[in-house]
Amino acid sequence: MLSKDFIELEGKYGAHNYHPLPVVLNKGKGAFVWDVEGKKYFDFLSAYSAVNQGHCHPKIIEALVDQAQTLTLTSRAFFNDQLGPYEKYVTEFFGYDKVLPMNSGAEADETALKLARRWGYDKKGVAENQAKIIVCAGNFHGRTISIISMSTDPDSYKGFGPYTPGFEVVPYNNLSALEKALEDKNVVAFLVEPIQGEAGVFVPDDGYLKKAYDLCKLNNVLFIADEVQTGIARTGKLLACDHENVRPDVLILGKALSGGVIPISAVLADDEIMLVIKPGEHGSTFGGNPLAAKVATAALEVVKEENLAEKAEKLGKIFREELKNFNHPMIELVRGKGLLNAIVIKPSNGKEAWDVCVKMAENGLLAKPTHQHIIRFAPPLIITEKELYEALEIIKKSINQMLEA
Ligand code: IF1
Repeated sequence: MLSKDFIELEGKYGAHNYHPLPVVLNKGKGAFVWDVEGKKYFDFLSAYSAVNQGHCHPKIIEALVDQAQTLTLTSRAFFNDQLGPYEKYVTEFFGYDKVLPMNSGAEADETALKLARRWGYDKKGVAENQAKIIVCAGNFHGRTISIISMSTDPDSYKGFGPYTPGFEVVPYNNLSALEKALEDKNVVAFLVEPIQGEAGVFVPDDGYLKKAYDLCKLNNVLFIADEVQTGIARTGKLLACDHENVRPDVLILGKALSGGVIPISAVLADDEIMLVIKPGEHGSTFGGNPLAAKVATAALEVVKEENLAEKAEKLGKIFREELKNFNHPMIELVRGKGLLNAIVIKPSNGKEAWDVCVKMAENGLLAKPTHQHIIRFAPPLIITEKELYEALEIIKKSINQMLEA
């Protein structure tokens, strides 16, 4: 079968909830993926920063295969011999008392919302059902009904009402708006992405996260960081919050927590917050399964052993420098941190971001626009410096070709 055959199958039998680039992949290794015709590509999306450790990392796959042949799922009706050791490892890795293991990033965000509300009622003394959570315009925290109820993107929320109440939106990167919103004594939490990925890799002003955190502490409000996309070394530090030495009260992880092998997410917090949820009040069938525990441990060991944060920091600087010095009229802006970067494309010669991505695919590099004029670049963090320069040549060549007849 050829690519077009697989595309037809998905069109006929699959929901049409995506508009993928016309590329059909059947193999991944390190920073590369291959399509069914055998063409090799640099993967500069990394499944939206889930494959930070590289496709099919041998250490993670070995952990997966070993555990898959032993015990995959017990449910939490019983204990198992993998979860406790993982919980110890991951809480020490990030410096928190406890972890609540879930599966998808959205489930972890929903868990954090429930934690914050319950903490508000039991610890802050907010009246029942009056809890408010502040979120930022341009946020992306997942696709569930409560999460899209916080969204300001019509593509996320339109036609899915009625919406969950209890959210207040403030502009991102705006401390005075946040300060004003925090005056409401029913506010229990501020949920924020340290860098807004989906919105177009918006990096807030230096000091924004720290000042936002301080304002939250001043008002006895939980600072919740959604590091599903920015965490696990992606921005050049273990967590994007580390750039400002901010320790979130509640930390949300997902995606690369498993190295892109299986869905694994987590919420971390200290006892004073985490223990407001009592037995039987929250959970999930697969949350904390032994397979996930083994895989996540291996995925985090790779982050440390291969110094992925330092690599992302170093290579990210090269990436942004090279594209800024390229000085091309179609590139309006280059921004990002570590290996989470984006360029804003100025439509020219009838071509826009989508056309650049199609051309880059032809030239052997996969990336996808987020919104109409922004292309996000997020390669696996294990990419070598030599490979990065090769990839930059493809990006530059593709953009130059946009201006050819
Ligand atoms: C899709 C976007 C990125 C996330 C943050 C929570 C979640 C995500 C900061 C939910 C998920 C994914 C979802 C995926 C594409 C991708 C995405 F374009 F949708 F917005 F990365 F920017 N917090 N982001 O980025 O995690 O439930 O997906 O495991 O929906 O197509 P999830």
